[in-house]
Amino acid sequence: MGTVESQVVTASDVQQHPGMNTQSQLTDGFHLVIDALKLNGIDTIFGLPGIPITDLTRMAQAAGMRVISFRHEQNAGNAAAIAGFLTMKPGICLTVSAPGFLNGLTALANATTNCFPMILISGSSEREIVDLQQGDYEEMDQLAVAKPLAKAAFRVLHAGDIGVGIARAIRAAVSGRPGGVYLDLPAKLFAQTMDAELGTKSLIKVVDPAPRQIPAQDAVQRALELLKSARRPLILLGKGAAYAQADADIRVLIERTGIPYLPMSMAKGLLPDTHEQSAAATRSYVLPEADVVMLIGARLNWLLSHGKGKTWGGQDPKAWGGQKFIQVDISPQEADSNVRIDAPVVGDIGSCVSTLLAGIGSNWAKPPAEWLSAIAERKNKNIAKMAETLAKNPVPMNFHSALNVVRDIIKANPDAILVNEGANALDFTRSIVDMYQPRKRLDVGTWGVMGIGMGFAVAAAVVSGQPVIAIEGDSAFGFSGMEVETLCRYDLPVCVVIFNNNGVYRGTDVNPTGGPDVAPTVFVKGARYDKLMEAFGGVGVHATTPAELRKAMEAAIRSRKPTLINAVIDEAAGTESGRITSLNPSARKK
Ligand code: FYN
Ligand code: ADP
Repeated sequence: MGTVESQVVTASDVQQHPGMNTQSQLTDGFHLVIDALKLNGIDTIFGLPGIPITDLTRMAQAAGMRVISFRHEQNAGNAAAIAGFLTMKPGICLTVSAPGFLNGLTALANATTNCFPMILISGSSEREIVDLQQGDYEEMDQLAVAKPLAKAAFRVLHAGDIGVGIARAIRAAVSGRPGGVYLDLPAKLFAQTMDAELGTKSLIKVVDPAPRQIPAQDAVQRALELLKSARRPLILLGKGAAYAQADADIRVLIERTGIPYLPMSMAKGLLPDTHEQSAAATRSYVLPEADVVMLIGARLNWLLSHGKGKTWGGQDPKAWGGQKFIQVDISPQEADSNVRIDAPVVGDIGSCVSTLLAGIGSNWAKPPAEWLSAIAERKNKNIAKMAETLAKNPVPMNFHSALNVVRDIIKANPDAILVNEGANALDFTRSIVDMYQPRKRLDVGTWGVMGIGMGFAVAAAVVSGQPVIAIEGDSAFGFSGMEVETLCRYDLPVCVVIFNNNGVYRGTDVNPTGGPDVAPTVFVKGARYDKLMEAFGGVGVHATTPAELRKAMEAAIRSRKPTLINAVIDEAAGTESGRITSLNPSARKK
């Protein structure tokens, strides 16, 4: 328990008395926040210091927490969110008031959308001035702003309530469907003092923050009967399945039933992508052909064409394809969000999968051989075609020849975490680079958001200690690029590879007016992103061939030094919006 002797806690107090764990009488808001987090096993804060939370960052560090400071709050927020995904504990993002809070809020909303547990803690200005709108420094009713974008939002006004506030935030973030929680801590709270013993007693160590949710037996039975009736069954694994850390049981479920499976992007590696039951290489065949589909921690949102339309064999864009769906999900409200779910199984994935396994027993009949061989035939053909493309060595380098290198590096280093964002850089990496272990692929997620790159990379390295490889489109990198300084400051084993094709999607667009401005999608040609890394003492490499790229990536993995490789790609390579071109509204033809 941190305690203070005087009512005013300053940075020098902390520097002179690290830990401040003396015979003192009083504690204050600063220490109660830190003690409450530590009591709940939270040992890392991602944030950006400033009024009114600078001392909180200093004291947290003095109290033995890891405080990772960023250059922009959005990146700190993304770091917290992905730390939550990787650890099943809420990641903490700490920001200053109004603008800092708003910068962090995008990441909080993204976390909520992706079902990642995180807590955004922001300092805020004087309540009595803010509420009368009298024009305070960084005046904003942050709680009201955060509410619609968070799973839950709380404000603490009294030091004695800090324990409850933190406990509620933790429970809200990780229980049920995980999400982003906002915790508003006004400046005055931090300096409030109270009796140290009462302070200690006011803290709550949250018991069983994410309680198991056991599925109902009849729901499991219904699901098993439907699965048994299938002629062409398919299992779809989403990032909820990756999050749940039920890896061994999920693998047994797939292998014991013999059902082909399709991993969503961040579920890749839950089973090795080279697994013989993976149908990833023949996605457009299995979706419309399957008759019963079991979704495990995946939603029928846009990434799955809402479970209907042509992707699923429907006659027109809105038509149901005729599939029956089983949906395993912790949220009771998810079923029927897009099409009818014939067998919802509501519960946590660990409990659901183990209950399903008990019902499956040891002599489950494998799916009909025609279904398996039809998939195998198409899959092998596509893999062979891909191998042919990957073997080419065009000049200049293109996405395929560069990703062939990344594919080998991940194969040789399956522990490494792959962060991936961009349009073409995202789509090609997803289908070319096989993953071998769960939760090793972190990407743009449910929103397809740009800007997660460096925040995810920092957190992945910090929480896992494993090497991180960030494959970035040159446009995507720009959203968080300044954090290369953060990579260097904390000496993190992150290798950033920028696929540089001089622009958004590609670098070949021209200004139709012939005016001096370049086209909106075009960047400075021949930019040397590697120099950015060198500016902060990291390793910068300019690579124009697969051989140079391979050498630089191998060196980065070996040395664990922060490295940025400017991988120059044919500027004509890439298509508008990658695989989701169809989402661009088409202009009326003249
Ligand atoms: C996949 N494929 C393969 C392999 N893996 N072929 C050979 N070998 C291997 N290992 C094939 C697969 O069968 C598909 O071909 C194709 O490669 C692409 O596979 P993918 O990526 O699984 O499928 P698809 O259709 O792109 O998936 C749809 C999607 C996905 C919406 C889920 O595109 C996606 O996650 N998009 C996110 C986009 C995004 O967020 N962008 C950021 C914003 S960009 P076919 O079977 O022939 O179809 C802003 O502009
Ligand atoms: P993807 O984008 O990979 O398809 P989604 O983010 O759409 O995945 O879906 C994840 C789903 O997983 C959400 O509906 C969420 O409620 C669910 N989920 C998350 N964690 C768990 C868990 N521990 N147990 C059960 N379901 C979970």
